[in-house]
Amino acid sequence: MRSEPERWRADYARDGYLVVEDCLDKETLTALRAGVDRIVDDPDSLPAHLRAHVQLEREYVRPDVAEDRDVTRLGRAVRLVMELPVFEPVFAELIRYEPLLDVLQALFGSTEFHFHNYKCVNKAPGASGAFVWHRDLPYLYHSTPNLLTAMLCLDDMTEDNGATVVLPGSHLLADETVAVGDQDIREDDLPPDLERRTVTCPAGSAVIFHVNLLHGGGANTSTTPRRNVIGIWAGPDTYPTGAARYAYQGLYPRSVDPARQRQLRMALGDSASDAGLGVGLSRPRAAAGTG
Ligand SMILES: O=C(O)CCC(=O)C(=O)O
Repeated sequence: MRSEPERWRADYARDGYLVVEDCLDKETLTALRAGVDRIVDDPDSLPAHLRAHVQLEREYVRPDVAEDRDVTRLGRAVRLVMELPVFEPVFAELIRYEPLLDVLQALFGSTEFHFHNYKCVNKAPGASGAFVWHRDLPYLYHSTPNLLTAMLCLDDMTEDNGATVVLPGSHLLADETVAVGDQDIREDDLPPDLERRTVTCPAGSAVIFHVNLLHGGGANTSTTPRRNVIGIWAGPDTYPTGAARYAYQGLYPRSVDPARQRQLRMALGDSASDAGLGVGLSRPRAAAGTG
């Protein structure tokens, strides 16, 4: 991964998103793909406490959308896996994956950002539901809107496989004008003057979004899966106000506060190898040159 903190900040400020290629090294990418496949290949064989975090594509059908009416075509395809870090250590360890932390630190301009949750959006070939335009902020419930979405692409994102589509610049609105209804926006209600851009990028890329950015994703019409691991991160002094809490929420993987550093070590172990994860998942921190 190239360290380009100035480019990262400029893209994020102007467009509301940025793409960082090669954020995931090969070994990490391989380990994450294998971990996701172990979940989605046969969700019904998971123990009940893990199966509860898996949602099938058929649970998302919209009867008003023609291609959603044939539910049988969706089979047992998995759409969403919440709470990834409780499934396997490889996902918990991703909370302190140094290349991603370099980007987050540059964007937050601080070491005191913290983890909210990790989920996986899985688009099985030929079995993905309707496109839903939305912003992420309305369902995050925090004391400030200083949050961002970090999407780690386990597969190439292409036009064919349902790459995320964004409206660059749509994040530039006052936070208080973001409506609860922005979790599902009708096509006719989108700002007419903004370009629609399909975010295509190679597997291993990180796509980082401002939580006010309008975005959505189409169906996967290719013959291979499209898997994204998606993290939400909160900036300094930004706290949850809703009732929900997630596994390992509130870990501060770059904090300079010894109490927070101790919390991280107690939660995840001293290093990736302590957690039995082998090499490659935790590396010496690259110089990000950030403030
Ligand atoms: O996987 C994607 O394309 C984006 C998913 C998404 O928009 C979300 O989870 O908020």
